[in-house]
Amino acid sequence: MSITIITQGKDLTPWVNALKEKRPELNVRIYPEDTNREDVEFALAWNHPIGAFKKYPNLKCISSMGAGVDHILKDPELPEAAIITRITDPNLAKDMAEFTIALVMNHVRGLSSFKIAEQKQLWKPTGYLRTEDVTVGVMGVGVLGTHVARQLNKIGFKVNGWASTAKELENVEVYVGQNGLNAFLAASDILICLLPLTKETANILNKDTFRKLPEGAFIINVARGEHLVEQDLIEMIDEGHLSGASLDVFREEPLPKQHPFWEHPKINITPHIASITNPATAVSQILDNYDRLKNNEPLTGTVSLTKGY
Ligand code: OXD
Repeated sequence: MSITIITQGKDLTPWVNALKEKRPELNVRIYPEDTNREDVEFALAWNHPIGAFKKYPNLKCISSMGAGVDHILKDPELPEAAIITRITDPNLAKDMAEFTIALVMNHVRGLSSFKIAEQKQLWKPTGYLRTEDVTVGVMGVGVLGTHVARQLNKIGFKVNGWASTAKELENVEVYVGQNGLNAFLAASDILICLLPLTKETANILNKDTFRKLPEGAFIINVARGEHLVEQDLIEMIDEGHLSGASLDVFREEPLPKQHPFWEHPKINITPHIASITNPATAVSQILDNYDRLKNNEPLTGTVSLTKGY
C-alpha cells in the first residue's frame, strides 16, 4: 500500500505521522524524492509544483489536503483519468464557523476600536449593533458556508445565503444565481465570502458588488484572495461606503510587507488561519477514499471538473 504526497513548502511531519498511526503498514512517499512513479495511483496534494502530476502516468485519485481544490485545478496538465477529491472533515466546518463568528462579533461589538483606544489609554464607551438587527449574507453555501450560516443564525443573526443553484436551509433564505444577487447584496450588512474559486467567482468582490451593499456594510473574506479586487476594497472603505473588512486570504501569501492592507486602520488581517485541516482527523477520509479506490467503490468529497468545486 502506498500514498504519495506532492506539495511545496508544507511541513509534512504531522501528515506522515497521522497516516502511519492509522495505517502502520502504509508506505508514504514524498515528492520529489520518491521513485517508481508508475506504481502510484493515489496522491495527496497541496500547492504542488505545476506539472508534477504528469510524472505519475497511472494516477487515479488526487486528494486535496484541504477544503479547496483551486490549487490542483489550475494545473493545465491534470491527468485526465484522475478523480479529484477534497477534504470534507466536519472539523473544518466547525472551525470555520467559530472563526467567522469571532470576526462578525468583533465587528458588531467594535472590539478592534477598543484595542486602539486601549493603546492610547482612552476610555471611550460606544454603542454596538445587536445580533437581531444585523443581516449576514453568506456567499457560497456549500459544506462550510451552510454550517457558518446555521451557526450565525443560532446566535441570533438574520442570515441569507447566495448559491448558484437552489437550496433549502432552515431559517436561511438562499438567493440563487445572477438573478438573486442584487437582492441578496442589498440585504447584507455583513458579507462573508465562502465561495469556491472558479472562473465565475474570481474578482466577484469588486466595486459593482460593494455598491449594491447597504451603506456601512462590512466584508469578510475567508475564501481565496483572488475573489477580491484589492484596490476596489480600499477605495470603497476610504469613500465611506464600506465600514471595513476582515481578510484571512490574499492574492499573494504571505501578504507582502509593503502591501497597503497592513497599515489600513479599517482592515483586519489574519494569516490564512480561518480553518486549518487537522491531519489527525482528515486522514480518516483520505484512507477511506484510498480503500474505496482499491475496491472500485465511489469516492467521497469528489469535485466536478466542469463546476470547479
Ligand atoms: C483550504 C484552505 O482550502 O485552508 O482548506 O484554504
